[in-house]
Amino acid sequence: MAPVEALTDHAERCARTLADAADVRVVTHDDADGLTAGAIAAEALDRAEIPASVRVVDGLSTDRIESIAADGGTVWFTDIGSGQLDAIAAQSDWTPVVADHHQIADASIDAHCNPMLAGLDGASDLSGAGAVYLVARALVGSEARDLAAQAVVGAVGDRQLVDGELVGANAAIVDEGEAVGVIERTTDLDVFGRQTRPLPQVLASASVSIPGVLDDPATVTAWLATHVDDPDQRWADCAPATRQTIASALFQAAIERGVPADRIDDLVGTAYTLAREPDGTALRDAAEFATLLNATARYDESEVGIALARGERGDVLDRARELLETHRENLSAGVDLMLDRGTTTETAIQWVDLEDAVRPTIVGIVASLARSELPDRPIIAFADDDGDRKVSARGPARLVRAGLNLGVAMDRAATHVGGEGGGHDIAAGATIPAGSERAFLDEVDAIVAEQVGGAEGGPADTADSATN
Ligand SMILES: [Mn+2]
Repeated sequence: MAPVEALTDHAERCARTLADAADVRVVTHDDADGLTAGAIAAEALDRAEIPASVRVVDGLSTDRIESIAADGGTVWFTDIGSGQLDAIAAQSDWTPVVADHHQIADASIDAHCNPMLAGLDGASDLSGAGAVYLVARALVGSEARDLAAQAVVGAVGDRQLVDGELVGANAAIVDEGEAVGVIERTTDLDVFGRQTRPLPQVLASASVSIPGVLDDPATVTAWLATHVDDPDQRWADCAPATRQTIASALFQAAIERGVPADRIDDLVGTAYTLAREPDGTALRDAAEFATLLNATARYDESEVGIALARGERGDVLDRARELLETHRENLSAGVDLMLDRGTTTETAIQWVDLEDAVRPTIVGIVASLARSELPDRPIIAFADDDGDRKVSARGPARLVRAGLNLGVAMDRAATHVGGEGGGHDIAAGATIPAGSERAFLDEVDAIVAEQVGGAEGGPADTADSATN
């Protein structure tokens, strides 16, 4: 519990400020962590009998902060705000409260709860929803404990897991959720879709590649048929003995096929189950719940996500499922389109322009999904984004081992053409002005060529077809 106690003072100061308010406007971020953060805030204020409203935003520009502050009163920023603390602190005649986990701008306000204020890591020790949960607990006491379930969904949705499990203050919140019976944690295969998806898709989601076994749903199906009677059942429906059979066979196959021991460990993770939700629904698995919430935000229906995270069901749940179904269809159509158009090959990269055929909010996932079909060079995909161009870059792991760093390449090349970019070595993105694509591509190509140049496993100079 120590990591949580380190933030007690901050959480209590936020709670006291909120308790003094006549009403509170909650402003939250539009992803799974932000939606659960906003839902926890709204529930806690409701239980404290403080009238509240919730607004979901994709970001906080200084203009937006000014206009929010101009309406006065108490505003609770959740999963957002720490990065804009300078602009928030600069406003007067209102009362801001911030519960967030992002990097803190060089400023301070009285009511601010952020893991980094206590020396904790905002990427792995506590999510935005977790920071809000701590304030909620300070506001309404043990009455807030069932909201630990939403905090866990937020942390999992924010990809805070370390080696497949939640750690630090996140783990302390899991303990509280277990104590009141809303969360169960079990050691399981580290896969996605345990509650709702058929086995082949579930196993194919493992981050470990076992050649000839875990390549794609088709090879998984063929492999499964030799081990279980019904390869199409859902993981959640499998008898414990069947799960055990599958897990043992997977480990065996991994060892036989020479998968390194540390990668074999990555087959195992922790499942976070929302114990009070119905069996076989996305609501029961923290990662699937988070995916459902993300789908509502990606299609501009965040209010559906907030309601779902607050416990509404019925029409709200139906709509969220529809949006997720649409999302899956859009992803598969996006991948088909990308493969259909084919990529244009440069020296070290390949690229494709999806124009307005793919939403800027999903082009990165489409590029990730298409990557296994286009393995020879990093993929750069463009999509229209409100007058600008959204860029997503995804690279093969073997090139990352050879020196590829797409985060650096996106940052430098975007800056070069007056845009902004960044991210990770294997997955990165940028937004650049329309018309600057050619200059941007030349720059990315030169940077990537230098990163991987000469290294074994660099791009082959003959492979120029993307569609086969
Ligand atoms: Mn977050």
